[in-house]
Amino acid sequence: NKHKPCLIWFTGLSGSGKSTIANLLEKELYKQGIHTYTLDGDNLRRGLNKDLLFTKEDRIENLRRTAEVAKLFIDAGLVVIAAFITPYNKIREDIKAIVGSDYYIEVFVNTPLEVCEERDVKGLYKKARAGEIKNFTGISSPFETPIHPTIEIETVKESTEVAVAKILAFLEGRL
Ligand code: GGZ
Repeated sequence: NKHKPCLIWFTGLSGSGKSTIANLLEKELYKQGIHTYTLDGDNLRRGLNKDLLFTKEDRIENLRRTAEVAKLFIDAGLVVIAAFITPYNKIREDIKAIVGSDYYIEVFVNTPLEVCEERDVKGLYKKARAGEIKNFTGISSPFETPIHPTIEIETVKESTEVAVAKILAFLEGRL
């Protein structure tokens, strides 16, 4: 059955392309009649998590709550997509434990820091370099390379379409 619920969790630097890939994935799943919900900084950090900033503790709490929400949506039968930097291996393990390892699919959007900084779509890296944003991931806050991602995407080498095709192929193989 194509509707087996799961959590597809994207991890990667700011500007790595997580949201772009997640959004196209959602569109493709929708075309297949699969009911999804996407969790990201825009809908979580503006609402449920608006009390949280970017210290290590706050990031961990942001991600823990998000994983708990994802678990509820999985219970409701959805394919959940989440796109968060998720900079620490420990919290990635915790997320997997919260939703259950059978449901957890980790997608590492591996775009080098130099490339994210060069693209600087929102001008955040420039501000971080200037010290206008504190604790900025990759500049003044760590990003631990994921150890066991289910799928790795190298946006420098693969298009968004190819990345999405890879994820869809994995999902089909999992049924
Ligand atoms: C990293 C920050 C920061 C700091 C604001 N560090 O590219 P964006 O803008 O749209 O995505 C980034 C988003 C990261 O939030 P997450 O909830 O994904 O982070 S975490 O998983 O670590 O909890 C960026 C913006 O918020 N942003 N300040 N200091 N990104």
